[in-house]
Amino acid sequence: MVTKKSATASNQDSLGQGGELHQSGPNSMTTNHGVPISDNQNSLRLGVRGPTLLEDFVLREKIFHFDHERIPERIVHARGTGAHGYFECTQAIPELTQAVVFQQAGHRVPVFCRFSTVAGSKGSKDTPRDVRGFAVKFYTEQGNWDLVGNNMPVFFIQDAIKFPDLIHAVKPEADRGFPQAASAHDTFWDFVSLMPESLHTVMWLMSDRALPRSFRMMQGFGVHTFRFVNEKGKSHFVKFHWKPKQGMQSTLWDEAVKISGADSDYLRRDLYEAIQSGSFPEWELGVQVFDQKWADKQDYDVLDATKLIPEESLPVKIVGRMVLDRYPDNFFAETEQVAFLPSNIIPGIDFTDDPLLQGRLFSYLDTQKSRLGTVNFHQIPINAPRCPFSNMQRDGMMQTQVPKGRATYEPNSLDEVGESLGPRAQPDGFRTFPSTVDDGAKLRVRAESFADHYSQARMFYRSQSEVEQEHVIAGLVFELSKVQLNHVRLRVLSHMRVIDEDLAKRAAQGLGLDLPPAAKPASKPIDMPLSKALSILAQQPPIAGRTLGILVTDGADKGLLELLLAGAQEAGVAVKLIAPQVGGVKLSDGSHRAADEKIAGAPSVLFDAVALLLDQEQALKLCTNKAAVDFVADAYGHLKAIGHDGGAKPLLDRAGVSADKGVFVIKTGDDLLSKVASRFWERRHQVDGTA
Ligand code: HDE
Repeated sequence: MVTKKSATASNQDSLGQGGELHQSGPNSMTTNHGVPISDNQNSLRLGVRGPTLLEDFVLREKIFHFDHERIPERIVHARGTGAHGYFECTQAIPELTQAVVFQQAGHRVPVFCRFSTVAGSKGSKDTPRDVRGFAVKFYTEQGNWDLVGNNMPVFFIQDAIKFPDLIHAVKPEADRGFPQAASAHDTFWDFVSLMPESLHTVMWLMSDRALPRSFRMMQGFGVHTFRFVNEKGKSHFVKFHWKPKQGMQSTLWDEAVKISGADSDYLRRDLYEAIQSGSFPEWELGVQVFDQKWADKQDYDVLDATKLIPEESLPVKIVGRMVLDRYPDNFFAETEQVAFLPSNIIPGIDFTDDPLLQGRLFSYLDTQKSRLGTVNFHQIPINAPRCPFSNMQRDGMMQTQVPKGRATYEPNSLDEVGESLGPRAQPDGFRTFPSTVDDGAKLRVRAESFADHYSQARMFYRSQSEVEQEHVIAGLVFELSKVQLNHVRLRVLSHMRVIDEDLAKRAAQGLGLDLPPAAKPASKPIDMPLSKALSILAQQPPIAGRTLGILVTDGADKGLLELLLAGAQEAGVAVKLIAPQVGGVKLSDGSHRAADEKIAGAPSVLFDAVALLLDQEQALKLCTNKAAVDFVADAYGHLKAIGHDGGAKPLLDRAGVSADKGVFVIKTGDDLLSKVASRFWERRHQVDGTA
């Protein structure tokens, strides 16, 4: 039988010290209207076991607020993470731009940066094959400048009017509601194969660029051509580039798939842990600057967002650096509510007539109204300028400012009698660059200079190393194997034939299909010079910022462990200790060491390299532990460095590991740490069925 207890007694039981409820002062709990709350455990009811009363304003307010906690997620780029930091000018360029951020070397402004995937919902995984958003808000003395870019320098479409179609095609299919966060399905490939302008970005999407190992290890691009305008009103075109100090690195596809199971928050956790540990990610900001005369000499139109400017033809000049050194205090208030607007520019920076950029200038402002619910979204602290701002705009939902004075119009003469102090336009405020257009007619057309859709796709593919080309082909084969409509697969292959015959042949082989006739391009592609800068593997990645997973058992060699830990700290490598049980192990000298993770919770896909410090008897035991065997087999299969001691042999054998340059007995610690960022590509034929 249920016994009737007094409410007060049960409260005190569960809280231990009921007296804390009645504190007053900064820690005292109140309603949203400031009324002190006496009991946060029980709703108001009639009698001890009777019905809850409608009168309970404390309960109603709490549930009411909870019911409305969610806001609409972003239409695209819904899943993301961000961080605070600063931008510092390292090379002043007043001759090119009057933008306040580029006037003096050493000058710093605060920034907020948000990284994202494009296609998936807010709750999707971090590691799908996808483009990544790379958006930076600079809080400058002359207002907010938002550089809302991606980790790829080109985009799928040339005109904003196609954006809803592109996104509808990649998002879950309309009738079934899946697949989530994946381009490997009919509607995406149907659309892109009907829109050859997308092919260059499709090549990037099939490449390692779409599988970043970390947000810290990817480049960022402003994509569009923008304008710099100097104090004299002279203008240059400019493309923006972010270059990671951590180097670039990508995951293998099989690794990305397994990471999403092991830790669907992999990339956001990576950013969080790096910042919390003081290993602040850093990027250089570079610019490619050119004028109309230079633009006219290129084989492509610089206003076409499906084209990039190869660094070899126009070097990137480094003008600043960005350091992310503070993770947000509150994810919702900051990362979720941040509103980036490509239309946020400051004096010295201006738009061009890129038709994709022009469409974006409308979209981002518009979408914030439905996402954040009010035209006053600029007053939310993460969005508000850090410089003073005022105008005659008034009221609206969630207005938090309390402007003074009678006059809310301009001009007004009330100021003259001291009635009101109203803001006025400044002659030296933002002025649009007075660019001219060739033809004044209103037309719905696509410029002839936008017609070549294959030359840069070919340049990108051919600029990849042999291994990277294999990845592009494997990506295509995987995605087209998920496509169910054969005519779509064939149409994609027909485009691949125009990009590169060998690429098409190998993709068709992988699919087990005969090659269809080649597509007929509107404009005959040309062979552009290849660009080494487009290959990730052509650049040597630094070691700092990488992670090492050390698998230990009871009896593990303490000296070797200490050697690795000291070396890792010096090299800036983050370490996690993994043991059969999280409680830890007894090392060779009898001392106890706690672990960070249990084997089954920390598969080797989460680390750049692994060490196996095992007592031989314990290693034998691990041979029947699937998670331990997979730990080693996956590190080997993903071509990572595996440093081990003598005791690890049984487990290495059980996991099918053969000795090679990347599998070795640790002697100095450095022998492993120096290889933390390496993959042993020659091993791939042992594990991918092509040996
Ligand atoms: Fe976006 N995009 N986009 N986009 N985009 C949005 O704005 C849009 C494009 C990019 O971390 C939305 O605030 C149109 C190119 C990033 O909050 C939306 C077109 C590039 C982010 C929108 C493009 C981007 C967005 C959704 C074609 C790279 C996330 C929520 C004309 C240069 C920013 C929002 C963040 C977000 C529209 C094309 C990058 C719907 C119409 C090209 C990084 O307004």
